[in-house]
Amino acid sequence: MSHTRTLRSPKAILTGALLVPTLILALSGCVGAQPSASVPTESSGSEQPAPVADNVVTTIGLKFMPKDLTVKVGTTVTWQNGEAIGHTVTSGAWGEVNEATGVRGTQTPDGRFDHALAPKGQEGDTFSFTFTEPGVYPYYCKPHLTMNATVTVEP
Ligand SMILES: [Cu+2]
Repeated sequence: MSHTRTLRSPKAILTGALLVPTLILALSGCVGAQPSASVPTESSGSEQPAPVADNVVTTIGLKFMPKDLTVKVGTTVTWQNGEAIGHTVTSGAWGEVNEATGVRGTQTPDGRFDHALAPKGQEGDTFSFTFTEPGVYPYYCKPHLTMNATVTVEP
């Protein structure tokens, strides 16, 4: 009977020897399922302009945005300061703008409005004006010669 024992014994060892690698494979497979190389995401990086509400002009980067705003007659336009420096919203013609630099050569205030916009977040960082007559209304920022814009009022 010892003959059969010697036959069974290696079989049992073999079964045990097969079970261990299977467990290791199962465990390593589990580890391998963990996120390894991260896939590059495109959710960040693209810089988009902040959404602009209707009839709102924002001063940002020494510019009025949008530069040319068209509204219907009777519309109240609001300017808001988008940065930490002061600006003005000054009604009047501007001209002789250098195409390369955007710097104006002339400015002629007409007295329709002339508001000092406080830096963003401070009291007075917005200004509103209601346009009651159709026309093209140029305006500018007094200290910054690149800030030249218009409001077009349609009937
Ligand atoms: Cu300015």
